[in-house]
Amino acid sequence: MKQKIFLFLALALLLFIAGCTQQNLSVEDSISADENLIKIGVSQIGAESDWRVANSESIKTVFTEARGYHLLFDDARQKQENQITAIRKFIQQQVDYIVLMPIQETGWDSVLLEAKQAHIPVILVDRMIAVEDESLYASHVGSDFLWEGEQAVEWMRLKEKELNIVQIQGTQDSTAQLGRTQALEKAVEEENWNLLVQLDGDFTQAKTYEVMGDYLSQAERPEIDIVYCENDNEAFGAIQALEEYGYTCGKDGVDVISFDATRQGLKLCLEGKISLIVECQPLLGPLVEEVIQCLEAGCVPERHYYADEEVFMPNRLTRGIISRREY
Ligand code: GYE
Repeated sequence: MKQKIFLFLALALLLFIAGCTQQNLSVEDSISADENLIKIGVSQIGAESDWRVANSESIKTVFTEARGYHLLFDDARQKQENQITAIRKFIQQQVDYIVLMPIQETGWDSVLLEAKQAHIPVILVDRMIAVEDESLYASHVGSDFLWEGEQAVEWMRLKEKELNIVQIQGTQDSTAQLGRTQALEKAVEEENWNLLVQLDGDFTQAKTYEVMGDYLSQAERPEIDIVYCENDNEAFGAIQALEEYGYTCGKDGVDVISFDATRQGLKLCLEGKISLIVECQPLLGPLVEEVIQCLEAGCVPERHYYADEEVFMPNRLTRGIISRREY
């Protein structure tokens, strides 16, 4: 009996030692693996739109441990102050790079100066910032929002008539809002169109549904030719409100214009409810990685990288194009 107990204890001890060595090994392994990983802090705006969700997914798919990165991802829930807090945390955590999707253009100078003083390169993704010191960011990967707005406006000019327009703007002071609005306002002046109202939809479906509904609830039914929505989710909310108030969207009705070209947006375009969508590319992860790899190799990236984008209309769309959409 004593012998059996001894044997049992010896075996248990052996297993315990084996377990410890095994564990120690894996801890050391992960430390050395971690040291080889490039540490990236990403400050994302939130999840206000389908575009944004796809953008976050693209970043998360590229910056994985298996591909050599340690990703710290922060969702700021639509608040600049949360983005600023996240950046300060990334600086404390001594990340190698900061990737920032700035909610608005202004208000970044001091926190980006802190990043610069800590020698952490900042890569701007999607929107831009308005700073005096251009050296506060290494590069910008995103879209030319003024160009996008101009594509929509060119199509409106082809109507060759005086247009009554409702505009639903995106988040105030964001580059996407500023560029798309600038294109419209310029054309309104040149063409003498009637800009009936500029509403703030904050790039969300819910807010747009609400503000559009309020606007349409006025006693006198407005004559509307165009609803210029600054993203697809706003178009979804606007169409919902317009239809509830008895408007028809599409040919022979109100022309809804949108930006992004998400799968859901394209479906509504194929159905004819959205008359025109200007694409905005959210799958920017691979381009961001190129910039980071360029910096790793010691080269100087371009100031801006713009994704190629197209314009969609019902007659130029097919089910094939829609099913190939990844977002
Ligand atoms: O159009 C919208 C998102 O900045 C390009 O933000 C981005 C815009 C995009 O919420 O859907």
